[in-house]
Amino acid sequence: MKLILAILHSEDGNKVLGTLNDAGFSVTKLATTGGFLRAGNITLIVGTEEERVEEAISIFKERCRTRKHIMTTPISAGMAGMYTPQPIEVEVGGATIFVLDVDRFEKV
Ligand code: 2BA
Repeated sequence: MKLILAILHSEDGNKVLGTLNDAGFSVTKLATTGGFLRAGNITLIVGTEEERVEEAISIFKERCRTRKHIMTTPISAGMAGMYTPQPIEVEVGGATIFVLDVDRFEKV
């Protein structure tokens, strides 16, 4: 058995969740926050048989879009204590996916 942890944009969450459910995957959705942008994203937890991992990943590939975000970050202007905010563009997603081995799975 495998555990898929997938971090994706909040706007893609419901359609991915719906497609995974329609395909028979059990899914848990967590509201999470990205450490860099400090913006809300979602993390989906999917426990599944190893043979179905690629099918789940193909759903994330189909349903998650890449987006550009502009953030303002303080960049040092060279003098102690002086900072000038600088806009920078970062590309986010489609989905960041981790696949983990599951040692034991029980429902009691
Ligand atoms: P955030 O941490 O808010 O990162 C948003 C986007 O900012 C990232 O998109 C990446 O393009 C950029 N970014 C992140 N850290 C950076 C840094 N130190 N310097 C410059 N740019 C940086 P994605 O890579 O698509 O990641 C989207 C979200 O997935 C992340 O949101 C984070 O919540 C999660 N994530 C990505 N990689 C991860 C990892 N290795 N471990 C845990 N969570 C991860």
